[in-house]
Amino acid sequence: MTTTNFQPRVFSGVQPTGNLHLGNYLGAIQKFVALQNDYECIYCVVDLHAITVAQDPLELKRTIREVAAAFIAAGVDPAKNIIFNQSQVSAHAELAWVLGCTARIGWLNRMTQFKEKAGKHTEQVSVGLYTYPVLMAADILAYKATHVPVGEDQKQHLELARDIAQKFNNDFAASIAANGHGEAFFPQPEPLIQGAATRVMSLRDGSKKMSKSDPSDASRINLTDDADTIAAKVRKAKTDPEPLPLEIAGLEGRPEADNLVGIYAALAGVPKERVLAEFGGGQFSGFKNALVDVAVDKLGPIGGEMKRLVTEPDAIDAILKSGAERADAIARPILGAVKDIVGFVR
Ligand code: AQP
Repeated sequence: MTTTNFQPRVFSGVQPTGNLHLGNYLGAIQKFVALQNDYECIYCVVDLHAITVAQDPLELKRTIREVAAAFIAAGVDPAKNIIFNQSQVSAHAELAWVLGCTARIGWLNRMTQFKEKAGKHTEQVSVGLYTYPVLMAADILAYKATHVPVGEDQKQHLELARDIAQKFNNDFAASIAANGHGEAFFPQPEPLIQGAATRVMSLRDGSKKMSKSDPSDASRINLTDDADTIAAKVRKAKTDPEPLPLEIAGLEGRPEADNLVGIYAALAGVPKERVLAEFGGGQFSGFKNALVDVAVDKLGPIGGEMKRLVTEPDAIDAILKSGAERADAIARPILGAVKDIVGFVR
């Protein structure tokens, strides 16, 4: 069973864990904007996910609003699309319980993000961090979403969501049919992982993902960085002593060069080949100046608008509340049908 029998619908989320960065923008938020013309889109500030690691409550409120502001500042229209925060729609947590009883422990044990985030402390981290991918499956399936724009790092979690959907459809096949839902209740959501920068790497270390939680602020370009800060970070970005290659094959084994070329390509909306045709053979200094220009051009207005929007928290809260009501209207009947299929009395 694929997504073909289901109404196309996009769902994606971003955690309000501070320091929204260029990777979040190129891997996810930029695509949210592009998809709104062709799909019904639901974009979620996933605050339940955020508390899988400790958060300061006052700071969490601020970052929830900041992520919503980033969506809007980047160009997501809150009237046309649904923008809300996850904790306002209880279907996410309720469905996560049911799907947690469908998923297998062996499946979760294979999740590399848990291993990376827990490190050596697997006994000390929260249960929520371990079951995070089940909640993510519930986020998507609560809306029967068919397409999920994410960065490369979320690919494994998406595959797990597909496995959970498939197992639920198989386990309850008879009840799904008996309740009038045909052969499959859930779609198999498809990841949308495309473009030149699906995995933006740290500016300080080309082997590490650009990340909100990296202790080095110089490792990432934050969406709220001003032009001077962006310029300083790009000029300090780690490179190697060779000139830029003329062809893509020459980026092999040069992660920092590959990363900067990918970032330029994604920001300018051109293929990496075009970037190398223009800058190949030259030194990094000239290329970095051009990268600063394209980054400031693209991110400057977004950061400026984010800063303006967060000065009006009541307006953001109203958008989140209305989005939550619209999201709930979609998710509630789906959750109700799940309860019937599983055999709960309601
Ligand atoms: N470096 C990245 N390159 C491309 N896409 C990325 N994403 C994250 N980092 C990169 C994508 O951004 C979306 C939202 O991510 P998230 O908020 O759910 O958290 P994350 O994936 O755990 O990202 P971070 O920024 O690295 O946070 P921390 O440091 O808290 O772990 C997702 O679609 C993600 O793929």
